[in-house]
Amino acid sequence: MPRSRYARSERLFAASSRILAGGVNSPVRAFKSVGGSPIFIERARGAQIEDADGHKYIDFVMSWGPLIHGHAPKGLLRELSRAAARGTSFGAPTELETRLAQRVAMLMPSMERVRFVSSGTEAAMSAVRVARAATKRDRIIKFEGCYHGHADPFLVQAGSGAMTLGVPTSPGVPAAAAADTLLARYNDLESVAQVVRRHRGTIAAIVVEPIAGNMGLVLPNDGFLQGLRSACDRDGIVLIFDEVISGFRASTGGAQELFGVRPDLTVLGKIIGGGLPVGAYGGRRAMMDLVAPAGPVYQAGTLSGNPLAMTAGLWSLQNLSQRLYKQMATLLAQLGGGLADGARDAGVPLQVNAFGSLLTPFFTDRPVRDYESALTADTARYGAFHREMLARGIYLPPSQFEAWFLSGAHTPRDVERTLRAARAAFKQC
Ligand code: KE4
Repeated sequence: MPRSRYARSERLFAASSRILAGGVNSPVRAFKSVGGSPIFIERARGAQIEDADGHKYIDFVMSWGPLIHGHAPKGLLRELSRAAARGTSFGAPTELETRLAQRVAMLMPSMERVRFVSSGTEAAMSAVRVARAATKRDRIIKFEGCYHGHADPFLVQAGSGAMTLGVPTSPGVPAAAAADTLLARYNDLESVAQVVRRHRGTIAAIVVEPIAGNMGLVLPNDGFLQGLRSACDRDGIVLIFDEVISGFRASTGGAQELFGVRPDLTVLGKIIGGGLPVGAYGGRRAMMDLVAPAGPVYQAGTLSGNPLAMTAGLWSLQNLSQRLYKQMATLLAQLGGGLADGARDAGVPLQVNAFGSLLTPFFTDRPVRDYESALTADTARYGAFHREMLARGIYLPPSQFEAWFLSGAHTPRDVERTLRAARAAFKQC
């Protein structure tokens, strides 16, 4: 029996499966929807990762979005080691939190007050709590295929790993919690209007990914976000933009700057922690002043505002630039165009959604504009493509319903190599 190319990762997965639930600490990492055993990562630098068997890959997962400057940038490591030498956590205020909040608010002026937490999930669930307190209403509207973390209110027709594993509505979520979560279709303002009409006066918030990344990448139609703003204004509903992915990914001001729509509350994560555990929510001062200890809405966290995460987030935001966005957009256009050409030449139906530094190739012949059209993608074909690309040194998200992430560390040579591998992989899948 020839030794597997991934023998050590397979051994490590066998060991992890004896102690970790499902062998991983987040479901999408288990490779369930693409087949094969998950590869275990040993180290990474720039756009390259190396697995437990010594294979090197060009990485398009990039830790699912935080690493806009690539893995382990020298400047970030320098700042982090200095911060760590001063202590890793105090459970007390530090100036770092103020400085990062000030930078976030400068880049996203809608965030007049900010609260840091330790994950996007925590940030999203806290934002909903504030909206419910502010409006004294219980219901929320979310969109099919959008993902806002794994708190109960959001695990109804959720995207990301929930969609990947085919459990968009999770067991364990009480019926009462799910009942307060109303569903609408992304890019369909009429579906929103219908839900608002039916539940008028009882809806606290509309929560949306302004650029959806968790059914694969799906962009807002012209007028969609503006339509949500108007619907919220008409009915006293809080508009929450979940910018955990889109924040700072396509512009320094996020989707709210790009599309010129001001949410009442914003949810952030990923890039503002530079790869360390972080989340943040914030918005109108009057609303955020409801949050303890300023107001009665309770939310807390042992590691909220952790100095290492704040240091990494500050370094990441301080190093954003128009040159970086331009560089990533140029590479993205080459990558997206090359994938489309390669698939066409191989007779493989492919729809490439691309924006800023995000991309998803959908294995379908239908344009993908929402959850229903995303579901037409051939996930088995994506799985075969994933395996072929992995064998050629390209590490892609192990799910058709995720986005590929570019960074400032990706080079034109990385894109050329990726497209060469894709041309060969398309012929095999
Ligand atoms: P975290 O709790 O995973 O930090 O953030 C939850 C979250 C909230 N909002 C959006 C728009 C998100 O994309 C996420 C998390 N993103 C997924 C990837 N699509 C995380 C990957 C994983 O679950 O392992």
